[in-house]
Amino acid sequence: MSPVTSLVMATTNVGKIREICHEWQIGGIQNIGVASLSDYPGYESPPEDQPSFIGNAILKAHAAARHTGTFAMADDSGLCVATLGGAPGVHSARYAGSGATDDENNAKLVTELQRQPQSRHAAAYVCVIAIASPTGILAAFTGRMEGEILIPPRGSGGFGYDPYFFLVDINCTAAELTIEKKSQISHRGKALRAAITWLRENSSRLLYFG
Ligand code: ITT
Repeated sequence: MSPVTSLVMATTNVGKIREICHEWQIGGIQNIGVASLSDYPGYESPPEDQPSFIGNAILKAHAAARHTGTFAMADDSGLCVATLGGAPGVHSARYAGSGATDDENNAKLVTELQRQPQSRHAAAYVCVIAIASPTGILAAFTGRMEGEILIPPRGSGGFGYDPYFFLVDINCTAAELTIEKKSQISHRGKALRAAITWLRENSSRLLYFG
C-alpha cells in the first residue's frame, strides 16, 4: 500500500499546464511531487466521449492513473455560451473539428454568434478537476467564471477563447489578465484551489493497493 507522494498532471494542453503549475507553486503541497504525462512515454489519451465535464475529467484522471501506476489529476473544461445553448461546452477543444487550433475554434465561435439575432452573449468558463488513483476515482471539484463574448477580441495572454472572453466587472478580456489575476478569479483557479485543499487534508491518509 502506498500513500500519495506524487501526482501526474493528466493534460497535454500547454495553456492549462502553465496555469496548473502556477497554482501549484503558490498553494501546492511540498511532499507531493508533480509529474507530467511526458514523464510516462506511451500514454494515449482516451477519447473524450462523455456528455459532461465531470464525465470526461474522471475518464482522463483514471486513464492516466492506470497508465502511470500513480495518482493523477485531470482537468476537463470549456466555454459555454447561452445563446448557443451551452455550446461549445465539452466540445470546446474540438469545436471546429478534430485537431482544430485555437484560431480555428475562435473563428467558428464568431461565425456561430454572427448567425444569432442577439448582440450580447452571456458565457461561462467551466472547469472540473478530477483526482484518481490507479484503482479508481477519488474526488472531483468544479469552478466557474462568468463573462460575455466580445467581438472583436482583445489581448494576447492566456490561451483558447481568452481574447473573446470579456469580464464585465473588470472591463477586460481573459487574455488581458496576468496569470496571477486569471488564476485568482478563473474557473480553473477555483477548482484547483478546492482540489489542493482536499489533497492537503487527505493525502496523508490516502492509500491504494498498487
Ligand atoms: P487535455 O484533455 O489534454 O487536458 P484539451 O485542450 O483537450 O486538453 P479539454 O477537452 O478540457 O482539454 O478542452 C478544453 C478547451 O476549452 C480548451 O482547449 C480551450 O479551447 C477551452 N478552455 C478551457 N479553459 C480555458 C481557459 O482558461 N481559457 C481559454 N480557453 C479555455
